Amino acid sequence: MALHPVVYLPDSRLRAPTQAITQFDAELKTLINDMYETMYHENGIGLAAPQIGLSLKLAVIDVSEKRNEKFCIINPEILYAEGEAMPGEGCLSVPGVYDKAPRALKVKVRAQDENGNFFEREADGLLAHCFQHEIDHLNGKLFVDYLSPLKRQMARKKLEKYLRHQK
Ligand code: GNR
Ligand code: NI
Repeated sequence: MALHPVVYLPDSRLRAPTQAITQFDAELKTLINDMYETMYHENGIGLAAPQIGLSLKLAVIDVSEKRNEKFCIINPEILYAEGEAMPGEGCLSVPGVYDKAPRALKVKVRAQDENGNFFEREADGLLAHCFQHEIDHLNGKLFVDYLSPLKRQMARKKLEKYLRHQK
């Protein structure tokens, strides 16, 4: 098991195109375990591969309160989305910033699990928002991209300040 450093905006690796996963081997399982470890260590409810600098279509999620419901999505796609919501969101790659993003209320996702088996999962609430947030990461998109230019500038300043105080 190993922790991976999380990369922060404006790191270009958050914007790079991601590649589909084709090998469902032991190496992939190690990477998935490392991503869970990193996500729990950082107190996130999700972590996408680009956030640890890897341009792969892979994300891990756990939206449970007890932090014991691991959920991995590989090569995911949204089959349909319905309804509109404006949940408050944060992102481990934009620490110190929390704001609203436009999301669907409900989504149905098709993805592969760690063994390569396809599955479909319908979700609403926090899991639906997290699916959309993580799939955005796999498309090089971050929740701050939805903010107005003014709010984005404020978010950028908050992030700079946060990172300055972290050192
Ligand atoms: O930890 C996280 N919290 C969160 C809250 C609302 C909507 C989405 C998220 S995901 C985020 C972790 C993260 O950056 N995942 O990519
Ligand atoms: Ni994120």
